[in-house]
Amino acid sequence: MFVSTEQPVAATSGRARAALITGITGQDGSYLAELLLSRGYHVHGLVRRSSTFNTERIDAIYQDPHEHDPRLRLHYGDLSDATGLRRIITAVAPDEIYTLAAQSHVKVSFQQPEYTADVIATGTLRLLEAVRDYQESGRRVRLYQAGSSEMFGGSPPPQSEQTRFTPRSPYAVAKVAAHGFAVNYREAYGLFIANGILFNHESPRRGETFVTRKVTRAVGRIKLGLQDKLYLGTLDARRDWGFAGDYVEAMWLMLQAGQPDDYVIATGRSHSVRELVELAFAHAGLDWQEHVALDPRYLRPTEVEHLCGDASKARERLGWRPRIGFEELVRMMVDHDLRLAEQELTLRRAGYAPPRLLEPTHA
Ligand code: NAP
Ligand code: G4F
Repeated sequence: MFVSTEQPVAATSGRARAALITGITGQDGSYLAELLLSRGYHVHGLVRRSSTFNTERIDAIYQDPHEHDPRLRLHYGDLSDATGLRRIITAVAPDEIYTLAAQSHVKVSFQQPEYTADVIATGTLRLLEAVRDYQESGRRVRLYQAGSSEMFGGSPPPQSEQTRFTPRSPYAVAKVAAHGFAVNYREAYGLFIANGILFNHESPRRGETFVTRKVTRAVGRIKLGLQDKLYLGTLDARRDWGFAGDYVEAMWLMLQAGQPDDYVIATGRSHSVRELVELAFAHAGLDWQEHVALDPRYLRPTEVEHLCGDASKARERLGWRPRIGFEELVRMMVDHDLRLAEQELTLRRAGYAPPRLLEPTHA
C-alpha cells in the first residue's frame, strides 16, 4: 500500500527539491524544466546522445557549469540503457521524476513499432525497476508517467478516466503497457506514481511533423514565398488541442497531491484538422484552399477519428484548468512561425541556406 505523507516529498527537509526529467529536450520537458526552476527546484535532465546538438528548446535556461553553479544539470542517458538510468537516479537523488521520454510520433510508430515499444513500454519498465530499488534503499520519490489520450483510440468521446482503452497504433499499445506497468508498480510496491492521460497539447516548440506545427510552419513559409504547397493526410480527424505550458502545470500538480492517481488532462473541446487549417491560414490572410493538398502517404493504417477529453476529475481534485484555448493557441503558433519564416528569408538573402525541413514519407 502507498502511505500518504500529505506533504510533498522533501518539503520539510529544508533542502531544495530535486527533479529528474527524462525527455527534457522535448516540447513538454522544456516547459516543465522552466516551471520547476521557477519554483525553486534543482532540475536534472536526461539527454540522449545524438550526432548533432538536440538541446535547442532548453538553450535559454542552460548555464555553463564551468562558470556557474547551475540549478539545471544535464546527464547523458537513454531509456534503452537500464544501468545508466540507475546510476543517474542514485547520483541525482530526485524527489520527483517526470518520465516524458518517448518516440512520440504516432505515424512513425507504424514504421518503427519495435523501437517504439522498446522505448515507451520497456523503457518505462526499466525506469520503474530502478525506482523500485531506489525506494527500497530508504529514499522516497514521486513519479509522473506520461500517458496519452491515444490510449482511448477507438472509444467514442467524451473520454474520461473511466473510458476503455482501445489503442489503434503501436504507439498507443506501448503507452497502454506503460500505463499498466505504472499502475501495477503503484499497487505492488507502494510507489507514488501518477499517470497523466494527456490530450494533444501544442506550442511554438511543438515538433515540426505534428499536424499543428506542420500547418503553422507552412503558413509562415507560404506567406513569405518560401513554400507553395502543404501536403496533409486527412482533414477530418478531430482532436482536443490545448497549450503545452498549461499541461506541464497539471503534471506538477499530480505530484503534489496527497495520493497518487490517474488524471485526464484536456480542454473539453475538439476541432477538426480542417478547422485548424482554416484558422491558421486565415490568421495570416491566406486562402487555405489554394495551398493545401492531400497525400495518402501521411495517412495512418488505423486512424483515431475523434478525441475530446473530460477533465472534471483534474479540475475538482487538483484545481487544474486550461488557460489558453484553441484559437489563441493557433494564433500564437502562426505568429511565432511567421517570425521564423522572416528569419529564414533574411538568412537566405544573406546567402545562407538553413537546413531544409524534410519529412520522410515512405515506410
Ligand atoms: P517530444 O517533443 O517528441 O519529446 C520527446 C523527448 O523524448 C525528447 O526529449 C527526446 O529526445 C526524448 N527521447 C526519445 N527517445 C528517447 C530515448 N530512447 N531515451 C531518452 N530520451 C528519448 O514529446 P512531447 O510532446 O514533449 O511529449 C512528452 C511525453 O508526453 C511523451 O512521452 C509523449 O508520448 C507524451 N504525450 C505527449 C502529448 C502531446 O500532445 N504532446 C500528449 C500525450 C502524451 P530528443 O530531443 O533527443 O529527440
Ligand atoms: O499531430 P498528430 O501527429 O498527433 P497525434 O497523432 O494525435 O499524436 C499526438 O498526440 C497524442 C495525444 O493524443 C500524443 F500521445 C502523441 O505523442 C502526439 O503528441 O496528428 C493529429 C491528427 C491525426 O488524426 C493525424 O492523422 O492530424 C492528422 N493528420 C492529418 N494530416 C496529420 C497529417 N498528422 C500529421 N502528423 N501529419 C499530417 O500530414
